[in-house]
Amino acid sequence: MKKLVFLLLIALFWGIGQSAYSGALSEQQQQELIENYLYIRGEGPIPASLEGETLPRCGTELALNLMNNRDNFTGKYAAIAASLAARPNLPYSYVSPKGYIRVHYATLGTDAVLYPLIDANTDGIPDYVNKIADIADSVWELEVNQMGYPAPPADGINGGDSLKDIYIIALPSQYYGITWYEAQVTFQSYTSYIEIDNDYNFWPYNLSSQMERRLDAARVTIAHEFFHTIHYGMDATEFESHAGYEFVPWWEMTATWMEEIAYDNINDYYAYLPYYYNYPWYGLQYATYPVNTVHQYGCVVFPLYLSEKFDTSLVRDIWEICAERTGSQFLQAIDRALIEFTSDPLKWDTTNQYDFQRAFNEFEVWNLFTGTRAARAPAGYGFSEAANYPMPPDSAYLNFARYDFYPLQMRWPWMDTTIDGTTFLLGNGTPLTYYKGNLPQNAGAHYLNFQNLSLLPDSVFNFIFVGGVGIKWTVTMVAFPSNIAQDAIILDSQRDLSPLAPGPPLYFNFDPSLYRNVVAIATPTDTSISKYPTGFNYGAIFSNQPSDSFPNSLDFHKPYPNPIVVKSADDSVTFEAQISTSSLSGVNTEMQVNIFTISGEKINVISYNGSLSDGDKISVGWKLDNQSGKKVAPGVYLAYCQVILDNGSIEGAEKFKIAVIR
Ligand SMILES: [Ca+2]
Ligand SMILES: [Ca+2]
Ligand SMILES: [Ca+2]
Ligand SMILES: [Ca+2]
Repeated sequence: MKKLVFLLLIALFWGIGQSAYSGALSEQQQQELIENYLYIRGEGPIPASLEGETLPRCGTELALNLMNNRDNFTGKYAAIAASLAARPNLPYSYVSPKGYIRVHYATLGTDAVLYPLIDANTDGIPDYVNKIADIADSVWELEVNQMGYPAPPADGINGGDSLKDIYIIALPSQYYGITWYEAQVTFQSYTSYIEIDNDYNFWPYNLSSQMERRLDAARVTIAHEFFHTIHYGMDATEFESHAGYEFVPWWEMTATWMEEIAYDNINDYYAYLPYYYNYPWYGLQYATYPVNTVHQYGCVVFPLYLSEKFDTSLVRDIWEICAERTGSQFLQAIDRALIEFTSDPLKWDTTNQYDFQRAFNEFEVWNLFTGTRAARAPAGYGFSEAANYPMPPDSAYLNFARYDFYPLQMRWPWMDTTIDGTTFLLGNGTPLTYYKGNLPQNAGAHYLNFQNLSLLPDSVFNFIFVGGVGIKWTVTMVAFPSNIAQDAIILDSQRDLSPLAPGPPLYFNFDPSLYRNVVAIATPTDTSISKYPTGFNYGAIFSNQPSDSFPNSLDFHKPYPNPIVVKSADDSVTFEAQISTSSLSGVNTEMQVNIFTISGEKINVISYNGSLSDGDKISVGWKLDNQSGKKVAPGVYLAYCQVILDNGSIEGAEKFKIAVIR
């Protein structure tokens, strides 16, 4: 008994990992945390900091932040914070049939359980409470007895006895549940209790008034929150501190994963997936202000990849490694667990070893094959339920539809003076395009989609990728054949293993005429938390000869005017090339310009034929029309210019993008 009092005193005065921050919360931070808390409790409006992120979820990360900071609140916030340590006060409780859990509940008032008067088995307990207790028993049996996680530490006499406590209360915010830590057991192990909603009267569960349907929400909630009580028992310090807040992405992605392991048919997690697939450049450890972003629930697909590709036990292996040390190291733990698992001949073909870098890139390849694309996944790729998952939207890709040399650079931190997509000319005249947006974070992805490949038959595609300093890159090229009945093909996968300096470039060559489009999936990975790549470069070249083999006998000038603002029917864009060596003097040549729409449809061909001398310019004008003379609509067009000699050989080629404004 004395020991218990001592433990509770520690819990009252020290938050978990208290030394991780200074204790000074800004007024705005205090307000945000308290406003979020009041909102969950139904005592306040939705706070501005949660706008756009209104999806119901778990409140455990918020509770952790409130508890860890509760001695740091000042003024009007201090009194609210002081009440946080108190468990709910409910009139009744019921011990689950298998004796694992005590369920606390009310039958009257705002916290009253759903259908409090239904008691078909006439044991004096609302059947809703009977069912919650049965669910809690089966979740304990699954997570502890079957899956081998350690039972959460007993909580002394809190809640009446040492049983794990679940409180059924009204969470009008539509949050599913919250796990609150309580007393310290060892340095990184804490007791905890669970609060869950009393009726799940929100979409989609409220489409039915059936108790069983509402209980589906309770099933995933208890599977999820009970896993958090295990997390608090194993390593309550497995969080990342950032800007005064604590983030628990690994807790949330694995607790959401546990919902699927425990209740495969409910699929509540589908609602979170757009928050992952819409933002592939966000890292697994992505943490942003305020707390509790939905993205970390969407990251459920990563542990799902681990359990479907390797084994369900791999997630427990990772948690056990996390628990070996205080502080956050889940990325290192994933790396080590993968290496150990795939080095064990009893578990895996050890000639096919994985680490975090390799597995993460493969995971992002799996993510390409969701929704209607799931049917085209190559053998061995893709989630079992991928057809139900959303597809990354077009905005998640960098899309390329022109056939050109594309040296690109992305970098971190951004240069404030750079506008996204700005193209510069380097000293040698080579254009360099800066992309500011969507730079993948560590353990994020960058999808580069090369489209309309069939436009240039018989050509060679060269894609060159140079990684940045300080992080390893993996690039996989996936090709989609033009015949949509055919599965996609993994063309190539290459890894840059040099984290301290840019490694050698990764080269990819293939014949683009075979495919409708090719996607490069580039992933930076490092096992330290919150690491950003410092920048990377890549280039793509389409040519019908090996790269860089065009002689320097021709200079293509930039077409002009471009963009062209149309004022009269006679306006045209001029394409010009200049002969710069005497070797072409007197040779009959043709300059040909092929005009394509941005979607790849060829609409016109214009040309000039003539005999040239050294220093001559050749030019052709495009009157902004199609082959039948009809003026084109305003928009962007692609011009593929070639100079062809009498003998049919191509002396030079260049591609330009023309903007027509009317
Ligand atoms: Ca009953
Ligand atoms: Ca208890
Ligand atoms: Ca499922
Ligand atoms: Ca840890």
